[in-house]
Amino acid sequence: MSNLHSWFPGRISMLMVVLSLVAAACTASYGAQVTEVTGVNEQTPEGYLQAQATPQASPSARAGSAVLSSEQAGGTGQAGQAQRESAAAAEVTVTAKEFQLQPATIAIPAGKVVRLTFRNEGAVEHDFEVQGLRADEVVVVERSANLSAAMSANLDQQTSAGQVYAAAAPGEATTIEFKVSTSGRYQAVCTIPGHKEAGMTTEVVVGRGASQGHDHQMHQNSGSMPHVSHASVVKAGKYGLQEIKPRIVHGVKVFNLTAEHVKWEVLPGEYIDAYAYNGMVPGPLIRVKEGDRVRIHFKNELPEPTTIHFHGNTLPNSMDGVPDVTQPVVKPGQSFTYEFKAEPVGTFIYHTHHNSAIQEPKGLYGVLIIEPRHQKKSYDQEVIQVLSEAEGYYLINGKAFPATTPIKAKRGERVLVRLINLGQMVHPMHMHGNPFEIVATDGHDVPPAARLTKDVVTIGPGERYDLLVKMDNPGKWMFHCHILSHVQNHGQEPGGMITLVNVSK
Ligand SMILES: [Cu+2]
Repeated sequence: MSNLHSWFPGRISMLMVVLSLVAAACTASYGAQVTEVTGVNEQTPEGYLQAQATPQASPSARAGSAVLSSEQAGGTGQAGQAQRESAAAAEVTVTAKEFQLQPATIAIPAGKVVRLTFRNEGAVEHDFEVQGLRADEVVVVERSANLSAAMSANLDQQTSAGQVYAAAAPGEATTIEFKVSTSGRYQAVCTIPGHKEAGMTTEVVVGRGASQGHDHQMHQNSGSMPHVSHASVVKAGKYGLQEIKPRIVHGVKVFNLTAEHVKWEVLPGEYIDAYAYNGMVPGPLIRVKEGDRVRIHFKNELPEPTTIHFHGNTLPNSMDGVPDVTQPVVKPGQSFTYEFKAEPVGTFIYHTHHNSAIQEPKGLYGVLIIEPRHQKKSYDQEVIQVLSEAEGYYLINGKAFPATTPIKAKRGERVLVRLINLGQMVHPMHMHGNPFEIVATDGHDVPPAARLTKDVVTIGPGERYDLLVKMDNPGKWMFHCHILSHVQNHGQEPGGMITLVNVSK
């Protein structure tokens, strides 16, 4: 029986390889398909036998590729070669838990065999899909033993289609080998519904720019704190949104913003791998008066290009910060100067507009407040609450509860809460004890007759609500997100998006 077993699949797979190579050759002879199936190359530097069938190639070519893979990995025929390749392969480890993927940036060399181990240290099943990244082929070298049937089928389907993908049951690992030839930047996620939104995303850099981080990554263990060699450490003692004072040059208010790579402390001893303006998350508060001439000297000290978009205030099109539309991208080491007249009055934001899905959640955002030049203030105290999510943490002003800063007010005080969502999720924010009136939306006043009094306001990405809270009810209250998984740190309540509101008698 065992003889039959070892003989039978081997012969069939060899037959299928031959058939698929014939199929590939046949397909290649039809003009339209030539670019899709580039043929068979047995002489790559590593001797890595590749049938370079893209996902669009004929099903038989794909099947052949998958069978070829299992032979290389599985010890029939080319086991010795597979072992030699493994010895030379670049090793990468990705760790999953609820709800994060580590490290925050994964460097993958191009044109080299990569052995990627996906380790699930969480309590539920997770997977790892590098979105849009196809390899010549993906070999499952070691397979998580207790995958659910659905996840197991998904692993087979995805890898045989050349998708860089792995899945693992809790406490287990899956190892894949693959080789990708083109440089690029990708987002990797856990595809289980809700997990990406909860923070299970990471960045994958292939090729150029990857080699620098690669050596470091090979020596890195999979601890919860990502170590980034060139990022400075910013302690919890330092808060985001610090107001920066301008230099006045010929009547123009001049601010300096520098984007840099830091480790930002969100809870005592817990860091995210952040991109930050002036070393803080959120970036500095820029506060100006209506009609001011504002100039912002921006310097990019990130390892990648970026731009700044000022969001909501009126400005000339050339200052809108959209790369290749209104300006060239600002490359690492380069600078760009933004200038506009501050108008209208209101709560505005600024943020990256390049590789935004990666850069903005890393912390490239800040707040711009344009105040009236004369009008008397209708509140006693102003508080800014910037919501965001990063690496599974739910943050207010760059910190997770209990590291968030409490609001302190005297009984009867009118507090203006500038609520700002710079995350990628919707958050229904609830105020205990004292209801609020929505006095402005997205930087525009709400006419008094149209103002709603509420205790929950749901705010989407990019939105701003100015809430006027009359603190008539003394006590220790909470202002928090009402999606209750957002008031947790690592699945433990309380945490995340909570600010204490302390109203004295
Ligand atoms: Cu929320």
